[in-house]
Amino acid sequence: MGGGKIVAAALAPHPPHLVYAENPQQNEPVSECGWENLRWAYERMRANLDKLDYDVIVILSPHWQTYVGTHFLGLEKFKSLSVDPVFPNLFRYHYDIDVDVELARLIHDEAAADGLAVKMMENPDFRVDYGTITSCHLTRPQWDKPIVCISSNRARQYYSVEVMQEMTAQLGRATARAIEKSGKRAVVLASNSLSHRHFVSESEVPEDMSKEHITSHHLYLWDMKMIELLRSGRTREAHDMMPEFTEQAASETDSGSLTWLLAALDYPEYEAIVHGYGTIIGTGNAIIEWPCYAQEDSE
Ligand code: 2X7
Ligand code: FE2
Repeated sequence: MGGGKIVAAALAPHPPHLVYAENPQQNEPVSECGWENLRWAYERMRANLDKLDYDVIVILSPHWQTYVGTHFLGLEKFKSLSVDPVFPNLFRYHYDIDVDVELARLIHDEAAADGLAVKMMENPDFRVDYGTITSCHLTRPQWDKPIVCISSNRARQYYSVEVMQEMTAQLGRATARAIEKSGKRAVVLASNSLSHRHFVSESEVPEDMSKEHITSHHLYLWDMKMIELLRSGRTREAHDMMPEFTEQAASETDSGSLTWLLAALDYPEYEAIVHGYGTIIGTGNAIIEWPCYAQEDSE
């Protein structure tokens, strides 16, 4: 085979508030509005991705946490109800997900051949995490593309942030090789917030935007530093800064998602499109697209 490629990639954070605020028919709670700056940012990204011809979405989610190796959804269909454990008042989502098991297995095998510990998840009762569902819903609400879903190996917690960096960068390179071998056209998503300090209580009306702001200026400065590196193509610097950023911004980059994505893209030097930045219950979230397709056109 061969000839597969990543046609676009994105930092696509997953706060369930964004799905709640959109009121899709799959989600039970009903909202009045909320977080429009981020929802409109997702809309702009969708408008770009909808113009592309692609086969599959490949995502690494911080909320599927595995301690022994990296796992991959390994059955063709998963259907159930996903309830956010922290925000059950906002997210009770009925999902029906198709998986590209062929590509999942290719990435699994490529990573295994490189010495990483990996496993296919073949339990039909397995509940898909809300991070995967939220990022995929906001990127492609039609749910008409199969996904490859990759767990977050908690190397950060078990070892250190540096070990997490090494392992997820290696996984990113394996992911890119497998996509190339598959012959498929993939959109790749890192599903994480940037600074990740939450408020400890929720306002009475969750979508009351008069209560929404970053938890501290210190975290805002870290978010802006990271966004500027990503936006301007200084992605190797972003990779090098990731351990310090993860610690100082209490960032959800501890999942390895963003490290994985940058490695899969082989550290792009072209400009990324920042569709938007905003806070959700105090956490920092950026929606950033890497338009790999535009690079192809300019080659
Ligand atoms: O999972 C999340 C998150 N990453 C950020 C904000 C709020 C809720 O859930
Ligand atoms: Fe999260």
